[in-house]
Amino acid sequence: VRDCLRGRIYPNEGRVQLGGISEFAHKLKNVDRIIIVACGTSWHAGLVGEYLIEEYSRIPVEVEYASEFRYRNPIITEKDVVIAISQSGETADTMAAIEMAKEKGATIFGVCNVVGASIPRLTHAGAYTHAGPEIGVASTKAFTAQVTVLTLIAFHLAQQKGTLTSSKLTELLTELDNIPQKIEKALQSEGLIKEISAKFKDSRNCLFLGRGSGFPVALEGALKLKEISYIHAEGYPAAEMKHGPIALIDEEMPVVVIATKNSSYEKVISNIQEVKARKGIVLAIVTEGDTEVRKMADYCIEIPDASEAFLPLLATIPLQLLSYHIAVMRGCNVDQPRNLAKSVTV
Ligand code: F1P
Repeated sequence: VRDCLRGRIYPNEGRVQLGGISEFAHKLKNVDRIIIVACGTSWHAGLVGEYLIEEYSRIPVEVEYASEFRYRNPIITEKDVVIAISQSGETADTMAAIEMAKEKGATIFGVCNVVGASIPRLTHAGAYTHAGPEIGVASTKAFTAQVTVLTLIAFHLAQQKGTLTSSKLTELLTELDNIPQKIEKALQSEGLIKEISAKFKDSRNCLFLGRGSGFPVALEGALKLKEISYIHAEGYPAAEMKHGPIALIDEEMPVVVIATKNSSYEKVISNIQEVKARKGIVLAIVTEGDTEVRKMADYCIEIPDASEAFLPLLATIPLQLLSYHIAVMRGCNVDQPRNLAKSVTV
């Protein structure tokens, strides 16, 4: 995240400088709609991007699985801007989605990790994440770096459109500048996370719940657990629980809830009550110093307090560590999970 921010944010001047993307500032300022295409973890980062871009720039955003988008007949025009996100830069589905959108005249931006990979070469402009190569197959630091770039894109668009006051932008950029230290602090919970992992390692299923930008974090937490520890996991918007997944909750179902202090805090508390009333086991990701959720949840992991915009960057860390430790305890190869390829090129 620190490398991703370097040379791109100027908190004292209240501005974001985004290289390749700045050349298309005019196009972006007047865009009617942004379509984000990606697969897997990158798609989850895209969802965070949707929440942030819509919140701060008020530009409508759609997020599509490239693997589905490429096979249907979506409406795309030359007025559209497509943001393609990929860690490897070689994912065949994302490449096919780009080719299709390009043929229909859309402008394509890439958010990619690997310099000079195929996807950046297919795009009109873009931003590298500067996360460095992922050692394992499952995306981890690529996710936080993609989210960082998308946060910068959201702020950049808001700057272009004037939808954020300069004092608010300065405030957000100053806070973003301090996020790497907060991530370091979040990493200090590793000992506790290891202890909790020992309790969860034999679970057959796991539910992840979040609201707002905590929802894509829940999806990503579930995907990491599936990918590296082979435990069946589902991520849901917490408010959707009553529309189906609540039927699954019993004393054997661990439910991981993103319950940090933000605008949906009170509502998340009632979701936790619903889970506890059905004897589910709750692991809550909470804001440092929280006392209310602690009274209800079976386990709590604290993350530093931050504005809602930065919640995905912080709340993802304990979930990645949780999946990692559970996978190690189950004897899984975390770097090379079965059946998964680093770049899905077919
Ligand atoms: C997308 C992705 C990864 C996942 C696995 C398979 O790749 O779904 O998110 O962890 O490696 O591919 P990419 O387009 O982001 O490289």
